Amino acid sequence: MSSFIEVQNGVFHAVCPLDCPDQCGLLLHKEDGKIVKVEGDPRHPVTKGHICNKVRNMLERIHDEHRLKYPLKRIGSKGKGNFTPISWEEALHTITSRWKELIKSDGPESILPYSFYGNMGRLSAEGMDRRFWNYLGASRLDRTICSSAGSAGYQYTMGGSLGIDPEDTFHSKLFIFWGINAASTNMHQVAMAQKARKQHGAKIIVIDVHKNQTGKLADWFIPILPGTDSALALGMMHILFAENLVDHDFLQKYTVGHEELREHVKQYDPANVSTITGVPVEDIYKLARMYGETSPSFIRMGNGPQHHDNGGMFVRTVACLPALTGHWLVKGGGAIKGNSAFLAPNTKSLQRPDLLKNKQTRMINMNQLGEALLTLDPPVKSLYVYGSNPALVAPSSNKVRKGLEREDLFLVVHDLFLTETAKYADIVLPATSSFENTDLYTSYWHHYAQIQQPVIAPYEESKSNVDVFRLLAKEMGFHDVAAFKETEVEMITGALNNPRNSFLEGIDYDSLVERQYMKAKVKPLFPGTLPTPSGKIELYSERMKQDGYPPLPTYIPLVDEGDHRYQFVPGPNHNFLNSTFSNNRKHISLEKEPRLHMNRFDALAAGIEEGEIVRVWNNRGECELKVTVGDNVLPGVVVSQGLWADTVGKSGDGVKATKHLMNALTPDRIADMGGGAVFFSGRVSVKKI
Ligand SMILES: Nc1nc2c(c(=O)[nH]1)N[C@H]1C(S)=C(S)[C@@H](COP(=O)(O)OP(=O)(O)OC[C@H]3O[C@@H](n4cnc5c(=O)[nH]c(N)nc54)[C@H](O)[C@@H]3O)O[C@H]1N2
Ligand SMILES: Nc1nc2c(c(=O)[nH]1)N[C@H]1C(S)=C(S)[C@@H](COP(=O)(O)OP(=O)(O)OC[C@H]3O[C@@H](n4cnc5c(=O)[nH]c(N)nc54)[C@H](O)[C@@H]3O)O[C@H]1N2
Ligand code: SF4
Ligand SMILES: [Mo]
Repeated sequence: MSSFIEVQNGVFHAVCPLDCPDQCGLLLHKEDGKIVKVEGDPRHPVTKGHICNKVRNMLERIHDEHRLKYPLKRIGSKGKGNFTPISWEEALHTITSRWKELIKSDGPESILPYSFYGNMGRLSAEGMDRRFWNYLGASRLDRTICSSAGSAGYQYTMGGSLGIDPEDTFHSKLFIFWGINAASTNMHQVAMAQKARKQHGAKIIVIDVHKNQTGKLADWFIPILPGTDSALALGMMHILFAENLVDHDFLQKYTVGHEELREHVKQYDPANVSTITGVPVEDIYKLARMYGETSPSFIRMGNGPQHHDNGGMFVRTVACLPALTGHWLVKGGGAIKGNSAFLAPNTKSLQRPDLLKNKQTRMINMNQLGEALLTLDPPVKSLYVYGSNPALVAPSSNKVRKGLEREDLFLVVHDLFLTETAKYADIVLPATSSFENTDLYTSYWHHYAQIQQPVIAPYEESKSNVDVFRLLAKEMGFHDVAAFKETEVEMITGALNNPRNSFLEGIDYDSLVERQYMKAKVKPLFPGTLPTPSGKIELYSERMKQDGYPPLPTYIPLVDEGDHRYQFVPGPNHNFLNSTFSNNRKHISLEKEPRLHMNRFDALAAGIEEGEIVRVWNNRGECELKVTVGDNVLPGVVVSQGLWADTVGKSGDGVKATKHLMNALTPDRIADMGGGAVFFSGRVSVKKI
């Protein structure tokens, strides 16, 4: 296995490990064994050397004095953050002897893993860990916090996570950014759109509940009421059929159910749709006509509308639009919701589901962690958290934290920092940064795979996820299981050898190391056959009907949360990545402070002025935030951005202390499909303090 740890000076290839579609190629500059600069690698075919500010300032994190150095044992009460260093030997022994006892007394399902993609490396995020949990027989975690509602909706319609090649989108003449703050969350897609605008006059439309950085760069920003996007898409279909702006030949050849759909959308007349969405009737006509008449047009669907009660149906519905115009056939036309199917690895080899003996092992939805910790019977007695910070990022945080406080819960947290979650832990383990590991990276937007090789030595006593699960397996006595002894390179080789995915052909470890960027063997989806039951785009889906959904795309209103006046949309911000960077001074100073955006008519009516602190509350919890008054949100909607660390405002970073745990307010209901999260479907009241 090659590693650059020994080389003291030079420039080394690296991969951005963050949960971001762009998955940039990086260059790490090393002096005297330390990374001194992080920049973009100009050789990456898509990201071309341009990276975001977050990662340009990544060194703040890698060399942060607050990084965890050794394993820790809690000495004070849960949540207070008092710990004492212990050896790895003691840490591993404490964890595994507790688990052995629990397995004897309560069975392995009393143990629950909780993880997400703090590091997108395939081995770190879903490799050795999955093997370990499978073999242990622990409760299974349904990893639904991000985009699973929309993925299910897209799957019903298109059969899998398959969109167009983002490199082709340059040829599009109309870009619709639909519920995606791409200027912050997919910057290279925005760069592509801006290049197309400059070079051949492409137009950029943004449909959002908040005129943020992305809305501001649009040629046309369309504000919409939260959770009503399916109605807008159905209104567009109504007009497209009525004005014969559809491609009959495409509908005939590549879709099922277009006749049923044509009848069905008659009920979504633009006047009704306008009442539902808050989009003026004439704008609905203008949008539908622009979409129908501009070829090719491209829709980039974001996570915003997916984080609603009807998030699955949003994607399901919008995914039908390019089928009506047939733009899938034109280079640059179609849609992207996600592209993860193209580089899908061999998960059977990587995760070894065969090691799970009891296929009935209970499954717990990660969006209901609080509920699970507080009410499940038989109870969860031990929780092991890695690559995620649920005390900050999971919905209904007050419940989550109450669950984490349980005296009888044995909590282990593996992270680079003493996160909000780690403060509740019995044992804390220090994690390496991705630049200290070997791992495989595959983007869920562009089509390039990359390998990370260790560039620096593990920081102090920190260890990678793969190493920790290997050690846990050994300490548990799983000696005769070969899966726990594989090297990183063997794991990557197995993952890349996927007979079920022909797009991966020719990509292997050695060639990736040699060439750094290798593209999946993609081809346009049309003409072609989709992995749906009919092989076509399912405008009418028999499978949805069987699963209890309307078989045709349908607008279903959000759950009625009663009296609170405002719809509350707490999304991510520009300079953090979820909660990552929210504890780094540089990133906090760039983002300044937590804010609540409010429409000026609402503010006037409530007697609230710019910069005042308000109390924001509902029956789940409360925050105290500084208000920004303006026209960037519609009346009846309030928006905050960023998942802010508890310590912000309390740690000398120049920010005034406010109560800013946004997820204290968010519902832990489950979306219509895929067990998805509904962060943005909650309502709140707001009052000046
Ligand atoms: N800078 C930065 N980049 C990130 C992240 C980050 O935290 N910071 N997080 C990463 C992760 S894990 C993910 S999943 C992605 C998420 O990135 P995006 O896909 O951009 O998703 P969000 O930012 O959650 O929401 C996108 C937009 O949807 C809007 N929105 C909310 N509700 C609605 C609605 O009902 N209708 C419409 N039309 N719009 C709505 C929000 O105002 C927001 O502008 O970004 C990734 N990249
Ligand atoms: N209100 C609200 N809440 C949200 C969202 C929202 O839009 N609004 N977005 C949701 C979405 S889309 C997502 S994806 C989730 C994401 O939520 P999380 O998955 O929790 O993501 P992060 O907050 O970035 O936390 C990742 C943690 O992993 C740690 N880490 C990084 N690399 C490694 C490693 O190699 N090993 C180990 N052991 N740890 C590592 C980091 O230090 C960090 O503490 O948040 C969700 N929460
Ligand atoms: S966070 Fe996204 S845009 Fe920033 S460097 Fe990483 S992959 Fe690139
Ligand atoms: Mo996400």
